[in-house]
Amino acid sequence: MMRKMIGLAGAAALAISMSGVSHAGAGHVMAEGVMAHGAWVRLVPPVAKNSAAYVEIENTGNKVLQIESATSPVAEVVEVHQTTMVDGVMRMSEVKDLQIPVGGKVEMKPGGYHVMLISLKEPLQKGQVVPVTIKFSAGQVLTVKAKVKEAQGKMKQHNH
Ligand SMILES: [Cu+2]
Repeated sequence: MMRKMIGLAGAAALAISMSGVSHAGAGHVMAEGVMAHGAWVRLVPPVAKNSAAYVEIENTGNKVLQIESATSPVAEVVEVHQTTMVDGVMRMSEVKDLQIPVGGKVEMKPGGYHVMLISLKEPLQKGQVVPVTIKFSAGQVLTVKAKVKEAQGKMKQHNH
């Protein structure tokens, strides 16, 4: 876990990764070997119990990155999900231990991977900033600030 990243990162980035604390910069956060950016949360009607967060996560390290869990203060339960089409029907299933290869990334977006926010504690407000914390199996912890906004296009409502 205390792998060195000599030559890869500047002193500042190295200090951040060594401390294990996520850093809120210009729209992206990073920890050792991982960077996340473009986080947002789907605006849902006030009666909706669930929503989803989307974020792009990049493996900037030299080991396979594995998502262990996600949490958010706005939801009782948070799970990593995948949306798939089965016989023309959209289904969601929980994805355990989602892996991101070295140099690769997972682009969470409507119709694909997402962080499911289950049993929202309060209705989401447009423009609200929702912290979403993602833990990786190598110990990194990233908290992204995801802004609530309307989904583009006509992707169907998120239902369980
Ligand atoms: Cu879902």
